[in-house]
Amino acid sequence: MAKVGIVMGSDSDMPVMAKAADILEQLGISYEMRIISAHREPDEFFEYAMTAEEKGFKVIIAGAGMAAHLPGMCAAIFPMPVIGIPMHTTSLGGRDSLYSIVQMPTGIPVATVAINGGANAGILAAKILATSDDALLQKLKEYSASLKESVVAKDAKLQEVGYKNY
Ligand code: RP5
Repeated sequence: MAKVGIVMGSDSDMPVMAKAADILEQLGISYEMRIISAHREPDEFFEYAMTAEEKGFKVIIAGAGMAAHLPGMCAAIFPMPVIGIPMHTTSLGGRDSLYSIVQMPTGIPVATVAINGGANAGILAAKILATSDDALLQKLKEYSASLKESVVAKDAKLQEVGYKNY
């Protein structure tokens, strides 16, 4: 059974949602990925959200753009954490998506990451699962250590070659 549901409002969201899936794959976390539009097919959406718990999902990552109701409506139905990813938009730069997702009413939270923040959504989902999975927690610690190593290596190169040759 997949532990994470990844759902997006349109295939145009795929480049960002793929970053969340990439992180889950790196960490060995099972997921199911779907394209479901809360606006264009509300019946399909309702079925998805109503059956998410019985499918075994512990977290849903939902991404959408513009009047982005998908994450909030997932949170209204699914009883466990929902992470929202606001998509960048050409019309309003993603502020439309961000405000639609982050400004939830009391009682129905959506953990909202940055505009186009697909990778962080994957990492946050992993951290939620790691609260009850020591092996996954260890993998996340190793991931954090790799981030540090990458910065240390960049600084070492800067010291070696100087900024003009970096
Ligand atoms: C939203 O509308 C989707 O999540 C997408 O970000 C946006 C545009 O969808 P398309 O017109 O590209 O299908 O529902």
